Order: sequence, then C-alpha cells, then structure tokens
Amino acid sequence: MAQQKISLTRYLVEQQRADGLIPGQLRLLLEVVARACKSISMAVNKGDLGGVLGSAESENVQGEVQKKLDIIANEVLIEANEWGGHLAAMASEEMDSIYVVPNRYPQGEYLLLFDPLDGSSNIDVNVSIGTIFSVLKKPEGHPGVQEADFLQAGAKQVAAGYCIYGPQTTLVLTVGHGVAMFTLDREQGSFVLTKEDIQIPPDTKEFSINMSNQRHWDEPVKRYIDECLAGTEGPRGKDFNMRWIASMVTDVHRILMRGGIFMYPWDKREPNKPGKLRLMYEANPMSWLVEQAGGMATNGRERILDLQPGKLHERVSVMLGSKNEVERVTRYHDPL
Ligand code: P6P
Repeated sequence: MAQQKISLTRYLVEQQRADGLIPGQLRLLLEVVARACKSISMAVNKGDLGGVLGSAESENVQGEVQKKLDIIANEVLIEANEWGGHLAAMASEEMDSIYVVPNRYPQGEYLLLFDPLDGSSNIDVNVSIGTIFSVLKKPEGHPGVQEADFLQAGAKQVAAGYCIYGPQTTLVLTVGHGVAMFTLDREQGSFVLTKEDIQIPPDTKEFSINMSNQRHWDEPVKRYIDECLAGTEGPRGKDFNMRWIASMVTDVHRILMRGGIFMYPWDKREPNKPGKLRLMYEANPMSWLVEQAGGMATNGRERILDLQPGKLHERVSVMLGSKNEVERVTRYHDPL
C-alpha cells in the first residue's frame, strides 16, 4: 500500500497530542500562515504573467526599494491572519511599526513577525525566494499590545519557519520539537509532510558568504574564509566549495538539507550597524530552526537566540549552520 500522506493539519494535531507544544490557537496560526504562503507561491509562480514583477516605486523601513511582490506578500499575510482571533499583532520587514489586530476582530495571545518575501533582489530573475516567520507569545499582565511586547529574545519563540518558493514550494517549521518539512502538493492544494527530524551535519565543506565584501570584513572572518580558500594546502586540510544565492531562505534551506555555514558578518562599510540581516524576523527564526536541527547560530560572539532586542528592526551579524564550523569561526572572535 502506498505510504499515507500526512498533511500539515494532521502533523500539528498529532504533535499536540504527543507533547502539547501546539495549543489550538497556535495550530490555527500555523495553518493560516501556511495557507497565506500557498497564496504567495501562486502569485510568485505567475511572474510576468501576473504583472507582479518589478519595483513598486516605494521604499520600506529599511530604505530598500520595494518590489511589487514584497507588498503583495505582506498584504496576503496581514489579511489572512487579522480575523482569526489567534493574534494580538503582527510585525513585518515591510512595515515601520507593528500592525495591531483591528478592534472588529477578537484579539489573540500570539505575536507574528515576518519577512514576507526574503531575497527580493532575486524575484525578477526567477531565483528562489521565500517567506520567513517567527511566533512569540504576547506578554501577560497588561491590556492591549505595543511594540515593546515584541522585543523578546529569540529563545522565547514558540514557533518559527519559512516557506521557500523554488522548484518546489516547501514549508519548514519548528515548534521546539525538531524540524519538519512539508512540500506543497499542487494537485491537492495542501502541504504534505516530506521530511521530519532534519539534522544538519556537524562538519561541512561548503561556505556561504558574499565574497565581494571580503575587504570590509573583520579579521576573524577574513581568517576563517582565507583558511577555507587555502583548501588542502592550508590548515583545514580539505578543499571547500562556495555557494551564495543572496536569498537567506534558500541558502539556509540548502544548509538544513546538506550542511554548510552561512555568514553575513558585520563589515566596515556601515561600522555602526552590527550587520545587514534583521534579528527579529530573519536571524531569530532561522537560528532556532538551525539549532533545532543540531546546528549552531551566533553573531560571532554570542548565541543569536540569547540576544535581547532593543528595536523592532534591529540588525545583527549572522553565522549559522554546521556546528563545528560555527564553533570555529566564533572561537576566532574570542579575545586573545
Ligand atoms: P547581498 C536579501 O535581500 C537578504 O536580506 C538575504 O536574504 C540575503 O542573504 C542577503 O540579503 C543578500 O545580501 O548583500 O549579498 O545582496
């Protein structure tokens, strides 16, 4: 008999039965986010045929030119989640401030943060992009919700994941009980469990970094990459391969599937910024997924999930992936 397909809904119900990590409201939240990602996938897949490519002639809070699909994805996630009664508020890379669920809808106990479409520079050239999301619980003890409620360390997340829009549309998710992967069955229109308990190999021969920034890096990162480039003639005694897709979702997905180290470190082009990537809705969800898959994630000195955020859109230096490699480059940052 053909192996039974386990839907996302069944997986979430059975996880709740097994370890109580997915209360009803969180299950609803995750199913709504998955449905929103399915809609985004349909829009992305239309490309030019849907008139969704190109610039929206506007800028986001990061000062980046928004693509039409950035705005579409953001609106899809807002509209899908605001009425369900599971959320108190949302925060997005594409919005300056938080979006409080309107009074006409019931308020829930969760906070949803997302980068609605990560890797925007790849949208118009048909390279994989994705949605990254993170779920926190609204702190108790006061009515309403404000931006400060979102400023929780990544270790406080109750769910995190991404949906990658590539040759397959794949949802990758953790609620603190390992990492599971669901592939969109377009005939059924539903996400089907295709991998669970994903494990990142502790060692790797593949690094992922934007080499054009090499002259701007701090010494420890320069040393680590120089040693990788020296290959068998250098102290590492093995040759390395390099991949840089410039979509964090896609680079991290490859690492979850076959190992590797991803780095977007601080560099001296913007010395007052700790890095390019955002802590709350890029680094934190990806770091939890990587740790849940046996990997490691630091900012070069500290565990990313321990960082206490000061601002909603703050940035961070990111080094994550195969544990032994992240340990090594983090050790190189130790004061002598
Ligand atoms: P660069 C995409 O814009 C993003 O935020 C990440 O997804 C990606 O890893 C990084 O920026 C790419 O940055 O400087 O190589 O274009």
